[in-house]
Amino acid sequence: MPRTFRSRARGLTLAGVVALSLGLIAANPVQAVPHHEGAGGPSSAKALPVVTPTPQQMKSAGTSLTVPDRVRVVVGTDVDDATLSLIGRTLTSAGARHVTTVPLGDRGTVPATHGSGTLTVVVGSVKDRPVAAALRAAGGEIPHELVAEGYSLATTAGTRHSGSTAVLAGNDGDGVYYSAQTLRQLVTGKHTLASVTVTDHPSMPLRGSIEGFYGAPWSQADRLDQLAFYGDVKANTYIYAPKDDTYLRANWRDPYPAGELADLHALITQATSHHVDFTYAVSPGLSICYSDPSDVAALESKLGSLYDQGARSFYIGLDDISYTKWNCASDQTKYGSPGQATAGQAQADLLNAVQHDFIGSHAGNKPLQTVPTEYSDLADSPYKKVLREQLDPQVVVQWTGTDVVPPSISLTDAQAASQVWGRKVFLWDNYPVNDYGRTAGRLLMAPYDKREAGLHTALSGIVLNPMNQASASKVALFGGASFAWNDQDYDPARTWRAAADYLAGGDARTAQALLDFFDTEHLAPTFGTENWQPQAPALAAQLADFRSAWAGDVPRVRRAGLQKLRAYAARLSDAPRRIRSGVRDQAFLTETAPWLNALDLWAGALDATLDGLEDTLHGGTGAADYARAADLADQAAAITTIPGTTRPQGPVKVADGVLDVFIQQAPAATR
Ligand code: GDL
Repeated sequence: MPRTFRSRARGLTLAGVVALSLGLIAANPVQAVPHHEGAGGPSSAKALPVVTPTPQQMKSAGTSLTVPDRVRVVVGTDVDDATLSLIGRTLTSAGARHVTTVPLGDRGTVPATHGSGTLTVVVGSVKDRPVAAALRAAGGEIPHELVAEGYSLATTAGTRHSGSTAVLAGNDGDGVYYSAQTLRQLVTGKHTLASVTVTDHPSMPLRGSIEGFYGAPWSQADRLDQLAFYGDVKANTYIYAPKDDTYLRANWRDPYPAGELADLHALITQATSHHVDFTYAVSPGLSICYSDPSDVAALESKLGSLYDQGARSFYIGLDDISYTKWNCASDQTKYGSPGQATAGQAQADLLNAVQHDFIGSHAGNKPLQTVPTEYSDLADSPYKKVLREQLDPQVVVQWTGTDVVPPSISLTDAQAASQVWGRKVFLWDNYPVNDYGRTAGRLLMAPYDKREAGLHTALSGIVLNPMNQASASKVALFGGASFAWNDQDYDPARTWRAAADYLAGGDARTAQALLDFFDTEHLAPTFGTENWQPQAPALAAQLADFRSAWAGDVPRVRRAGLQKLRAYAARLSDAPRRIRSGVRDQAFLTETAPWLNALDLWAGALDATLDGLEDTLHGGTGAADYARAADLADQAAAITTIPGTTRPQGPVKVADGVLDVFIQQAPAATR
């Protein structure tokens, strides 16, 4: 009954149904791969799969489900094309060859399950009574409070007489989509789905990224890819704010040419289909005349041009501007001499006007968001006082922490920020952004870390400001989205491994190679002299072990130390090759090419150094090997960032301060 079906599954076309039933969706395979606690370990029926972000509640429901050749999907309300297609891809990746979709029965009932050996997936709103009943029957729970974007999922393995069921029940359409994202991660092998009961919802309403860096903006392809990725990690926010889009900042009054507008339209469509809000930011502060009604109108008209393309979330960026000067004489007349309090007043007036006259008057708009000019401290000031007291409470305010790039973010800090701003603050997290001096030549690939559990009580959300390298930023973004979803159960190392697994498409050896590579790009600087993440901690630990084995001057112990370090060196030298052949994300490979090439050479230099050390154990000087090592290190140090792709540019850094030091010191240590 296609008509009933169409009305229930919003916008699903008959072609879509046919494609699902023919299993054609398999042409675009989903990344559903074995994810088990203790990656690579043997799977048992009761091992909980790794689901990222970690669900608020997940427990094993016993024996795994078998995915047969034919699977039936019963579709209720709030199920969109993206969700249905994801379920189809998940099931085909788990070995199903025919996935047929049927609507809830005429009287809103779940059609009777087939017999033994079958699998029925029921998906829809938890407000659909039959979906709720199926959920309960499968051992799931209806949440007391239907938190936005939440969902419940339950499975029952079949018996000799009855088939298996999986029930996916969303609190709303986003929740239904996220239930399918969880199902994707329950595939534990060909024809196997982990059996679990999940009740889940996000801890923070806003999760994702702000493209807010200086230097080369992301490409259209980067952004389209990112938006799909955000759906996979249950992130719902992308703030479009590249500093180098001139229509957004330097020439904010100019309308976008048709081509640029068409690209933005494509991004909005892509965002919507992955349950992401495309938030359009405009940064007028370099030239706006706050008191000039025609400037306010120009700003609203710019936002309106994006509203017409489908955007429903808007942002005014007031960062990195001066408030010690006005841009026009009439601001002096209206507000008085420039300064903190008068700047606060002018900005409050502007933001309130936009919230009122534009946001409030256009259907479907989310509350206005902003980053103020003082965004990186906790000290109260005349500027903050005016905004705290006068800014419409609906306006969402961003804050970067106790500094532009803080060493950590504690709950106490965030509570103080929410006091100072008179509302929960929205964290603009300057990680893994690499547009400032101390990040020259660096990728920032450490786990997302040093954000305190419980932050959801003081933050309305978190967006990360990423690197110019979009795909390489996925490692940190994966962590940030996971933390914002469930900060209480966030585990940095586990999420880091899950991110590597995601990039590796589930191949354990590629994932390990990625982690070894990330370790060599682990350093995260602050704006000061302090680093908030150390460089290459795993490699440094290996080298420290080696140094202590060598220090004793006992040949047997030295040999054992050498052997152990050789094993790690072999992993490092193998990593670039494995990554190049195992990672499907071509953009990741292109972006990281200089660092992977440099790692090839640095690993060669380490190897040569170990040859030299070994030579000394046999009475030699190691000199020829050390010279080879020095030559390879020189070649590695000469590799630079790809011109035009990043700011600032320079020689790429690989395990700097750790590996280079070891290679330099080795000859002296054995003299
Ligand atoms: C900043 C800028 C940001 C930049 C970052 C790191 C904010 C609010 N603004 O101060 O655009 O990428 O530093 O250099 O953080």
